[in-house]
Amino acid sequence: MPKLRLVTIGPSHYCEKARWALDRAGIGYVEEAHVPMVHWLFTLPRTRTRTVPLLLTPHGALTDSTDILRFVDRGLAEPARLYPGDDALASEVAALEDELDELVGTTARRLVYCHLVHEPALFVEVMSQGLGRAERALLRGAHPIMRRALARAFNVSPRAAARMRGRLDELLAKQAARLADGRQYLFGERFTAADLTLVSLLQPVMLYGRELEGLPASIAELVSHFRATEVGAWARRVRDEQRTRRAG
Ligand SMILES: N[C@@H](CCC(=O)N[C@@H](CS)C(=O)NCC(=O)O)C(=O)O
Repeated sequence: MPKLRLVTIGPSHYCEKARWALDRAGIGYVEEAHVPMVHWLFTLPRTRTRTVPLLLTPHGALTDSTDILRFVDRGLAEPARLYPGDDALASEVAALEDELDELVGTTARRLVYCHLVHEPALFVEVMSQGLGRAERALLRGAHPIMRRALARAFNVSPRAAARMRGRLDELLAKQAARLADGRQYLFGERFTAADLTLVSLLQPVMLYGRELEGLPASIAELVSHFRATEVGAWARRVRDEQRTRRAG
């Protein structure tokens, strides 16, 4: 029986970052997925924090995806580590990871909410990921209220959508410049926490593995735009190659 519990919002890209790191290291865990806002019932009483991923370990709780990656890395040996043994390189990896968390993660999320709150069927489908029966039923009944609350929380509007899209294009152009010399990963030939972070945080605008056919037009257009960028193509390749690979 695994001792770790990963509290998530199923489709959250920060949660995917943590999940990928745990899977890659072959660490067993049980995932508890919740719908946004209901998840507070499962985080606040345990840790007085609001965000997921939250990893509950026998030695305490980790309340940030970066802390979860660091925890996972402690059990790995070189060269499988996400943070290289070389201190200078590890600091650069960590700095880029933080920058991606703060900029790419928040921008991609707000951009997608600008579209998703207007698409009830897709909203319910996406948010159902990993839910138990009770929350699935709650989501089916309460999604109009949830969509309204999320629209307010993320201040969604066509203007915000356009601004976030432009901002994400700029952020990705910066990473494309880094990859322009033909390197395999952001720091050369080695897969690091920065790669895992960027690929995970693009999930909302990439919808990896999903056919565009059948998606609402505005979302299909958004996803095909980002899939067509240099970083989008890179992210799909890296995910295909690395997402199921075990470290070490
Ligand atoms: N820096 C945090 C960010 C996590 C985060 O923003 N999670 C979102 C889900 S995508 C969340 O839980 N939001 C709920 C809230 O802020 O109440 C991390 O990397 O773990």
